[in-house]
Amino acid sequence: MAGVPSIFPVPQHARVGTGAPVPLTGHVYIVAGSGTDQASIDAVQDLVVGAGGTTELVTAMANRREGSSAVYLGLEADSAVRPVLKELQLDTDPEVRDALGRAEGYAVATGIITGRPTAVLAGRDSDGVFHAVQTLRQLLRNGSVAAVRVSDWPLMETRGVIEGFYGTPWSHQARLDVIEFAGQQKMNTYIYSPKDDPLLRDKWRDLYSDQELRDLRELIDAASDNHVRFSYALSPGIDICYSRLADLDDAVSKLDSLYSLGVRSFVIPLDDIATKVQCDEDLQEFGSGQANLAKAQASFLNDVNERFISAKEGVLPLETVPTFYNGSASNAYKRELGKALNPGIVVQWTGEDVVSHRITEDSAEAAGLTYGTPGSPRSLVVWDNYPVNDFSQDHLFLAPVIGRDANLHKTVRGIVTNPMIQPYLSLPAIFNYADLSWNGPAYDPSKSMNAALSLIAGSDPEVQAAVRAFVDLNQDWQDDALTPSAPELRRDIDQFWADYDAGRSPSGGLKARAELLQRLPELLPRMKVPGFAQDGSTWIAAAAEYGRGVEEAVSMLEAAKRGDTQSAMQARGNVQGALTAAAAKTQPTLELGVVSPVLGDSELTMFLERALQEAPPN
Ligand code: LTM
Repeated sequence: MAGVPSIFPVPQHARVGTGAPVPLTGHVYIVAGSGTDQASIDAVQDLVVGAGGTTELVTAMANRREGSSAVYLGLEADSAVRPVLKELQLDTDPEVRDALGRAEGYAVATGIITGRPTAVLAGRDSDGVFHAVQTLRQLLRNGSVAAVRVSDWPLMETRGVIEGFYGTPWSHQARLDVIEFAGQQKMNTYIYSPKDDPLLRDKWRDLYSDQELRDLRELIDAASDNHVRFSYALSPGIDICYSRLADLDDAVSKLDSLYSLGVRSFVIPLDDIATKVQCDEDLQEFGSGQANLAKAQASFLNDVNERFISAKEGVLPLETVPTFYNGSASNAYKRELGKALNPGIVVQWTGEDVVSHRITEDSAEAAGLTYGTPGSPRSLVVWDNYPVNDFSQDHLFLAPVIGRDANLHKTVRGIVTNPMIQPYLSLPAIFNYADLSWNGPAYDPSKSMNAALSLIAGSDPEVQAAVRAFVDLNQDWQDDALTPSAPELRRDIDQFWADYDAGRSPSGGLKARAELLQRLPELLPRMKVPGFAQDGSTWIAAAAEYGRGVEEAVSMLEAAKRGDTQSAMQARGNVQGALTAAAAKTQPTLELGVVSPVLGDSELTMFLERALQEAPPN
């Protein structure tokens, strides 16, 4: 799409528009339709101010001063917006009509109206208007909106993040930041489900204190401002007695306390619990065995659905995570759940495995049937266990999201990513999932990751290079062939040894990388998102030590080659010191004490060990 700035998630349609770019650097009228929400208006005002302009909010454009620009925003049906769509002939553009006919769809277009540079942001609904503003943000070049015509809508209904890992739950601030980031990337869901929050699992019956309710309300409001739905996940499976009325009452009361705060989306996850019923009443009512567990769970979930979800105004369909939540093949549990669970209840599913390397359309289609019935396949949301690192807390997973079928939207309702314990380090993957779930066929892992890193790093080229070097070191996901560990570093290491073995002087790539690694602790805190460096500080510190070690190792090998034993010995000591210092970096965890960070597949350690062997002490 030449002439159109890159937009992520990639829109369904984007082309060069009519007229010239629309300057936002001077006086800008913001013409907001009556139904436009404040968050969208505020976001446009911020963009104008950020571009150096001043804003004036109006409801119509008659007799306004010349020389200014106008930005119209609102629902496509609004009387402020509709005439502009007509004027710019958007109302007859099939792509625009298509976009404005779909949930969350929007159009952004530019043109000249009565001599005035004008941009229009029209949404099918208020989510669409908000998404249009997020696109506008990416269309700004030197203070002007590029001349474009974008018609866009999401292919998946549910796109978001599930805070669903074991380990220290995210901080309140991190949640606020992730929710804002998710909204800017046009995601619409944040599921509150940290495994180690006692009030969600171990103490699921307890109600929240006033302070906890205040914090929750802040999150819920922030989500709503960012057009993200806050979905509350109560996990009673630890000790629930499915047939006990008191447990149903407790669950409903807890959900109701969240409803009162504004929550309209609920999940009852039943993963990672006993695979049989746990109380005598259930044994008597349902019997033992996995099929009967499904019967007991379905009965409980159907009751919650009837008593709470359907009875309350405006609540979205209930979602659950079955106890057997992966695989598409049928078994007694899934068969029974498929039959007994109310067909309106959505199932979250992790793919063929708990951590699935590939998720295909065929497998999702089969799973839909397995958790449903032949005539009525279950609606599925993929709970995607990437980049979660609770099972490998010494690693960071910064590779792009790979292996998810482009057309998964045809078989599932949505995807939510289960992130790492480190919220800000999870942002690149969250960005990828936003792209994948909005427009899977256009998702290009490396382009999406590149855009994510540029956004998070900010504009300083040195900082960008540092971020990319650090990300390169942390790609090693489950030995997956599509996420090769530290590909750039490996290339430099391979080149170094090829030169060394051939007796050539080294080409310098590895040395330059080693220098950059040593500067990571200084460069990464300068990122636009400083939380990234804070979250990764232990890995960054270790990388810097390894960088020092590599530089010393190269000096050691050079000294040994020219017969300078004393220098070689001194460098050797420094290499060993760097190895020791890197290994001494520790990261606290909730359940495992401290762990030592592992970078990729330990390529740097292996390089240093080989170097030490090549130049033994004499
Ligand atoms: O995946 C699910 C449904 N449940 C748990 C998650 O809470 C956990 O984060 C991941 C990764 O360890 N595995 C699970 O089984």
